Amino acid sequence: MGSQSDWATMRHAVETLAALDIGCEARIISAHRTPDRLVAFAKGAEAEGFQVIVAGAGGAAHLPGMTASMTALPVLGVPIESDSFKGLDSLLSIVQMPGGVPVGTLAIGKAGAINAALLAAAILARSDKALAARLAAYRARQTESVALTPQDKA
Ligand code: RP5
Repeated sequence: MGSQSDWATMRHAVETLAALDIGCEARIISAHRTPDRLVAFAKGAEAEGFQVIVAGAGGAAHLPGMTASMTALPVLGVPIESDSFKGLDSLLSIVQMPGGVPVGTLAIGKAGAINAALLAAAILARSDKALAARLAAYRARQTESVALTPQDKA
């Protein structure tokens, strides 16, 4: 993620990965404030053993796109909800990539962070049958948790 301030959103991705027993590492890497860290991470991520990168950033959110420009790994972008434009700036910064350098862009904020983790899980599950079973169980639990009728709040 681009900043400590993104953690409140991106922790939902980490929690979702943990619920699926998928190993992950959370790092703060700013495209603008720590560009050398970004280059070192993006160029070395595959050799380090990463398989999917989830990049959350807000405002002028260049982190996902610049990461994608330097790695062949799948990069999933999470637009952080900004104060100024409610994350629309983040979304447009991440989604509008030039043809040839893809970033899989998720929804703004918490839903995007959760779904980035689930999409990463779906990618990884193609070559990991045990994970595919855990992911199917996660989805089944989610389905079962939805009540048929609404309740008044207590
Ligand atoms: C982006 O700038 C970060 O991803 C963050 O969403 C935004 C604001 O960062 P802070 O000023 O809160 O550190 O690079």
